[in-house]
Amino acid sequence: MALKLSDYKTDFHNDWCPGCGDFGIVNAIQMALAEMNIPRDKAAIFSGIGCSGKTSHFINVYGIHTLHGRVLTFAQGAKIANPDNTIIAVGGDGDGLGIGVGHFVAAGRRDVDLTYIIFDNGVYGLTKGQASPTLKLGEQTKSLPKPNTNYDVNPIGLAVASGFTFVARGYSYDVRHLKDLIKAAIQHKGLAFLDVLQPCPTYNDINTRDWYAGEDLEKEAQERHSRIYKLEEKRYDPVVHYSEEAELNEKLSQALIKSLEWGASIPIGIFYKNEIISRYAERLMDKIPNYLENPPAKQRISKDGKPITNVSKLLDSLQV
Ligand SMILES: Cc1ncc(C[n+]2csc(CCOP(=O)(O)OP(=O)(O)O)c2C)c(N)n1
Ligand code: SF4
Ligand SMILES: [Mg+2]
Repeated sequence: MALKLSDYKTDFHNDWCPGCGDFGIVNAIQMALAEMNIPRDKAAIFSGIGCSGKTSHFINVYGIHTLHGRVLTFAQGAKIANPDNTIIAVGGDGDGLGIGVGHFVAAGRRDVDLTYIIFDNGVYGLTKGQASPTLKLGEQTKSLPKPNTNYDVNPIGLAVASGFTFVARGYSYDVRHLKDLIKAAIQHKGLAFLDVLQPCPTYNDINTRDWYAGEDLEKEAQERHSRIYKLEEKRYDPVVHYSEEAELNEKLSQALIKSLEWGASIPIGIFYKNEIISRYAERLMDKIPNYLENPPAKQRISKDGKPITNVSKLLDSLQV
């Protein structure tokens, strides 16, 4: 039976501030799940800690609210245990690029087939607006006593450098475009990263909705009603088409250079997509040939009331 958008909504109380960009991201995830008709018992949303972390309560699939900075560890474990499920991990820019940045890089190297969405608002929203890793040097959002003394992390560049095989950016107020990006990320057979620009009207008074609309700019951006433009409308080709070093290097460098564009023009869309490298599940099957037929989640864990699991054997076979 086809599922409707309303099937993916919950009646859990939502205390996000009015106008928060998080609402658009939740809508886009729900729309993507509904359009793909993904059964609710075959999908799970894992979230970190922060305003963004509450997302797992608002989407009517399995929801697991995890620990600050650790969302990717839970999400990868769930996918490896049961590769049949659709796994989406979500969290804030502080969660994923501050305390969780080690897991971000490690996840890129594994390339497990799941989608990771960062709600990128430049601040630690839940803890009242401290500077997050994506706030630019010298910017002073309203909770900061002094301008930011650190350079920012470039989430797109870091994802490309870490080995993510699908890297994209969306905007939380362009919900339909974001929904299409989320669908493409879910369909991608590998680790997909989505950096979503998400205005926080309560604590980030610099990167506001009006700022993204280019209201402070002269002519050109005002004419297109946005700083934001879509890569796909500029004939940008993010796809690695064939497995040769020169092609790979060209697509990686193109994405890295594009990721540096910020200010009067901000690109959104897919920066990089590589579907021709070996998959994590295939690499696992070199060690456990029947992994896909008999993944951990489908194995019996007890017989006649007694546990029959042998974790040491599993770890030995993985050589970890
Ligand atoms: C281990 C640990 N350290 C610190 C905190 C406090 N803390 C909660 S949320 C948060 C940051 C949230 O910022 P971000 O990840 O950007 O999410 P947002 O609220 O902006 O969506 C911090 C530091 C915590 N919960 N756990
Ligand atoms: S503090 Fe910012 S990110 Fe958090 S709910 Fe309010 S507007 Fe959204
Ligand atoms: Mg944040």
